[in-house]
Amino acid sequence: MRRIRANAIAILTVAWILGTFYYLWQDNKPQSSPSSVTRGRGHGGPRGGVPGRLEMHRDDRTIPLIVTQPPRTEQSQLLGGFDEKAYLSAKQLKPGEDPYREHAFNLQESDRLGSERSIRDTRHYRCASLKYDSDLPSTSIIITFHNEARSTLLRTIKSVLIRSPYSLIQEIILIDDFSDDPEDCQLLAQIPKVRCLKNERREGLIRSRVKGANSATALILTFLDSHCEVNTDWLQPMIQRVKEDRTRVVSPIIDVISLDNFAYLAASADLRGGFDWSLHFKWEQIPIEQKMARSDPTQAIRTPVIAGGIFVMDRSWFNHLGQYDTHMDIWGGENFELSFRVWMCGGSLEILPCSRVGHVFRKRHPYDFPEGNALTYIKNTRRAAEVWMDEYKQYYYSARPSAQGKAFGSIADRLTLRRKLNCKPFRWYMENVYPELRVPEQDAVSSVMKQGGLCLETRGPDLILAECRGLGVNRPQPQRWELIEPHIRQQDLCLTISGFTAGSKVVMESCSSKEPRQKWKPKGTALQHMVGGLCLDSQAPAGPPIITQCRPQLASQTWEPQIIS
Ligand code: LR7
Ligand code: MN
Repeated sequence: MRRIRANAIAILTVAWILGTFYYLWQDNKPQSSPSSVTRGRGHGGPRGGVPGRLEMHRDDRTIPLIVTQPPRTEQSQLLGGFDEKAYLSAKQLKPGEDPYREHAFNLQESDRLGSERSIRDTRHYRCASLKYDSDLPSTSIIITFHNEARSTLLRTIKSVLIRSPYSLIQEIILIDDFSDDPEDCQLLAQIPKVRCLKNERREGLIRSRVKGANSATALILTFLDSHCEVNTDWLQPMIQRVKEDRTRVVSPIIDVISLDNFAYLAASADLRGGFDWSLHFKWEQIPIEQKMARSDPTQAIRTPVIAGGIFVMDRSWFNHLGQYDTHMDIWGGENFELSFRVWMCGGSLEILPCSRVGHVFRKRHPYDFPEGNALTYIKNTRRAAEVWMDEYKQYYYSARPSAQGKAFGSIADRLTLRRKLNCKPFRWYMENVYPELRVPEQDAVSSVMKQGGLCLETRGPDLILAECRGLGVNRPQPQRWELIEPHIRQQDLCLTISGFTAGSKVVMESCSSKEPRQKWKPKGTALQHMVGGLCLDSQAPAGPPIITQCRPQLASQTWEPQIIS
């Protein structure tokens, strides 16, 4: 009896030690796959066909292949009476037809894949052990489409049904935006939980989504593009965040489905949404300070804007904030309008690394724009800029001069909405949400730095006082300086003190906004260094220029900037 007990204890001890080792090994395991890419192109602006850029990524550790699929019996019930084979085979690529022509992706590959497949779980391995509330609210999934391929559309829907807790899906609302074949949508309504709404004319994705949202019955809205594949446990993290705080608007990390071979590729987990002044969306690295502060890779990432197609939002918050600007047409710009509105009117935007959704990124629009692609994008972004960007809209117009004078309709309703919601100014957004977006430099004042008949000039890194040349026609021109506070510069070189003590020489060095030795401000006719408070002194006629105690009456500290246009 005693021997049996001793043996049992020994076995338990060994098992416990092995278990501990396995656990530690799991936590330190090197990455199981190096394939991580930054998402293809940004979207936004009429597309020039910028090719997708693939980039290897370092620390995006993922768990090995874990495929979430319910048992077969359950799966056949998921589709109810819907005849999947008939649906897909009714539309096949004809022999010799260009597989990219109709959808701007390889239709042949998509059809070949069938309606479902296993994909790699691309999340950080720590995501798998996170727990979510057992009483999460359910959601209405809203998918709008115009002439989507049947195989990609069906895969989007099936991936949702297969990889979400069934009870969290209240319904899947399809909005057929006036596609050529009404059966593309109608037949899918045979799948349990799927509903099909149809537009009587082409509306574009913005009005279509509003239509979907207005007919949704769940308290939470989930928007998806019509060519997605959701990944393991994609939904719970997003619903959890929104349940905790309804003012959060959350997106997954958007993985890349290759438009050529439909491979599912993990996207980098270090990106957020950004833009330039022409309102062109781009993925950008999380600022380094934020990255350093991230101790937990499962944490939400704050983002200045969302890509726009895939996000979860509380329905009452969506309605309270004014849904979308329904005077925007077809495609584009609505993601900026929504993003500015959410941030400026009291909400926030985040990307959740533990939620992953694949999307087929394309290089061109496969559909037509009734008013033309460029005009539509300008109309939509102009509306966003005019309503939300205050005085900063001038930078949008400088970056997109062709937008000036183009029609954009009335924005009175949206301005009333902004007032009613008591939203913050765009300046607040710039200072608190997107300080990394640089404001274009103001036109610099270009001037000669004159002292009596002498001018401050550079000779390599050194400074001298030379006789002012020219200032007349056909004479060699004197050197010009740009005075952009706090810098005094010539091209990339800035006036720099070599030390902070009186008597330190002044030289030219590469400009840097962080360099304290380059900061100056005018003090009467003198130029004072901002850190030590000493003044630029030419020591004329002996030279070289140094900094010394300010004595503004001294001729050697008197500078007369003479502006030349
Ligand atoms: O007239 C139209 N009617 C529609 O219903 C035009 C389009 N659509 C549908 C279309 O079928 C698709 O389901 O709208 C959806 C989006 O159109 P896409 O897939 O042609 O565009 P996209 O993937 O480039 O779109 C991104 O930017 C758009 C700007 O208006 C929208 O916000 C899209 O939802 C958005 N997609 C994503 O954010 C997915 C990730 C891509 C990125 C970055
Ligand atoms: Mn898309």
